[in-house]
Amino acid sequence: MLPHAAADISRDGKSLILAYDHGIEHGPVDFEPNPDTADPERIFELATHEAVTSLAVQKGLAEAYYPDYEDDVNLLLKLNGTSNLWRGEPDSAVNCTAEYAAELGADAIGFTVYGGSNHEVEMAEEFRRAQEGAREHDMGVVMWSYPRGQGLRNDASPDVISYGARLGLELGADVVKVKYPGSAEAMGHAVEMAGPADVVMSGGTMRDDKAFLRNVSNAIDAGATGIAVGRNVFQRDEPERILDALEAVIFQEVDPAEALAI
Ligand code: FBP
Repeated sequence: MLPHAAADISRDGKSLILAYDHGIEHGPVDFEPNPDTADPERIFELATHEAVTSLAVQKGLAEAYYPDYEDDVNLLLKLNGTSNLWRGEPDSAVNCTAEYAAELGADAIGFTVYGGSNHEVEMAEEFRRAQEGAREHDMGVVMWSYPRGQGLRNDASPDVISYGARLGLELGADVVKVKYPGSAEAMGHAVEMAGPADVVMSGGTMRDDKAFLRNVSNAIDAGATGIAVGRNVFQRDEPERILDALEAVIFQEVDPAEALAI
């Protein structure tokens, strides 16, 4: 077996990706619950928390802030992304090359693929260039595999999420980031379909700490290797507190109720 290409962004085979590409994907509205988090410096600081195995950002934030954090934070550079102002069929502009990501010091690249979109064919071709570029520079490859678009009535159904996990494996991702399909059983199927690729659960917004940690714990029990999380951390009043609990649930497999009491 080859050494795991995403080893640099994991710890003991597990990962907690702190996602902070919301400024482009959703816009300033995502910072409203916790206005300090509009300042990228706050999030780069947060990413130095021991629980965080990498920070996913776009090129502009990496250029401006990463030089001060390269010793303490693993960089997962997101190569594509599109604003919420775009109203077309799901698509994502390629904003950065794998080569430039390597120059910026990235440990891994991140790339969104919307399987099922009218733009799936072009996105898969763009992913190919990014994935092969990452291989040349020994960077891990994380796919945000979010099937959605014209042909999909229910993009959150377990079958669709398993298909998304498989798409990641087939196209050469080391880590596939999928939405939580609603149960441990469905997550287990997605993990199985991803074969040797790691599967991480994508976040969302859940205000109830215990319910959120329960989903994370179920995903880990089902074989997921971790989580990619943004709003469920930085929109909370005490982001460090939920990171402490996530660290216990993901890396020590502590029960959620106990993890909250730590
Ligand atoms: P959250 O944990 O905040 O849901 O972030 C995960 C993520 O994949 C981000 O990286 C991305 O900005 C966002 O979700 C995209 O969400 P969607 O496309 O579902 O609106």
